Amino acid sequence: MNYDQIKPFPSKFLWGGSTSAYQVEGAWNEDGKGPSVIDMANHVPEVTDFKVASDHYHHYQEDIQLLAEMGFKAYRFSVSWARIYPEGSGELNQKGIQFYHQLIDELLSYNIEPILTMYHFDLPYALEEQGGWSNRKTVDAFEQYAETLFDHFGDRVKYWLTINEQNMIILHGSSIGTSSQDSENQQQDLYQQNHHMLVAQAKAMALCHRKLPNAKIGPAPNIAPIYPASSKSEDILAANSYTNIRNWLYLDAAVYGQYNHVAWAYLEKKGYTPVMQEGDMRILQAGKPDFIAFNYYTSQTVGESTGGDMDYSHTGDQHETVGEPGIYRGSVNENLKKTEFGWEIDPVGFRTVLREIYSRYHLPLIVTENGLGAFDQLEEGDVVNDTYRIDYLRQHIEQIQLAITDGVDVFGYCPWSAIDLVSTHQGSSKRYGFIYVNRDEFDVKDLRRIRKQSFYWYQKVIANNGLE
Ligand code: BGP
Repeated sequence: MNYDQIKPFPSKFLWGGSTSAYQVEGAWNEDGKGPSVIDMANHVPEVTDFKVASDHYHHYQEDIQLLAEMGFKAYRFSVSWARIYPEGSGELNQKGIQFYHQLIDELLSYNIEPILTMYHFDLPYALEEQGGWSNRKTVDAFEQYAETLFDHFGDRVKYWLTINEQNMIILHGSSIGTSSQDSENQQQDLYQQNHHMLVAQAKAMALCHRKLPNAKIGPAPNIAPIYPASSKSEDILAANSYTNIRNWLYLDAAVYGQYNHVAWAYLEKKGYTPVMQEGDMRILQAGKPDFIAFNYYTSQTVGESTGGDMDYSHTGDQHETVGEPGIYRGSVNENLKKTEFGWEIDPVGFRTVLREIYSRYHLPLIVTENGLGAFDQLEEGDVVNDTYRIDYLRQHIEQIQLAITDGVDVFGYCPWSAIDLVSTHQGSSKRYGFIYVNRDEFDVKDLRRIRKQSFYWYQKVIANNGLE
């Protein structure tokens, strides 16, 4: 559908960018921080760990100054739970609190709206040792942690995100580093963990509304439109199953306080239904979001699975569709180009999914991740010509504007990533940022910050409140 008149971006649109604590901060064991599951995970030997990352912990002032120079209206970052509570709960680490006070104050001094993710993959290892999310006590620990964040930062932070990509933690935990190998038993355990996270999230949302009546809070899953591999009815049904299992399970629970019925039937069929405590459904219903934040990288295409029709033995990375025997089978979309890392590029799918989410939930939307991972080259004279990233972002911004014209309420765009950081499982050479960080996979060099071409381009987009 094309329009004669394209609607402008709203005047207070939150243009910004995103990062997460373990991928950008470094200082993994400094100033009292405890280890997280990511620090203790077995990393692929070919790529770096997260010990130094972009060393944002020691460079945050310089980094925020650069974000301000780009014109950022908002910055989405995550708090490292283990920096605040080294043991996951109990004793508070004042130096951790101090760091985020400074970070938030620095942002506000440039009128940059802080958007705070409470938990982005990095569960404190001390909790993991007691069973992690399989243990109901982690729900209490999260509630205590949430309360601490609201108490310390609630006077200045208006936008809160609960859990980053809970759906990816469940579906691709072994590649992200949040869970070990998959086994039949582990699948059931994962959905138990999922249930505990849903309860923890609902409690945090209710608590936020009680303590901070002016704040807004929402979930931050990864949402992708799911296409059928053909117009065959069975393929369409498989796409519908996967949409419910991958997307709506998470948002229906957050928004309606209910388990999606198709996803629930899948859990029953597989024997994965979680054990619930009395009152859990009431808790889910009592915690409602004010908006939906979501991450978008690409669409996914699936077809019918009859069982032994392909190799399902690995789970793939977050954006590689593999499948599940008898449920759906991942398929390549021949209409789409791919990034250097094999992720399909689908800007129009972005518009489709913006429409789908808004039509389903009627809540304001903010995009909290979207971007292109690439092997950027630093050229002589500190130049990074990332024109491919500019193309990717331009095409996606165009589609947001079309979605706004379709009547979708979108209030912000925070692409991944504000600055170069370490990828979840593909090292520091897979770069996403507007700002280049001068380090190699294993040599941290001088960590110098360098403005890429995309930096200057995005600066203009923000100044113009949209594309020219
Ligand atoms: C999302 C995660 C981010 C980030 C991004 C890019 O799923 O929320 O933490 O890592 O994907 O993924 P990758 O680093 O694997 O390229």
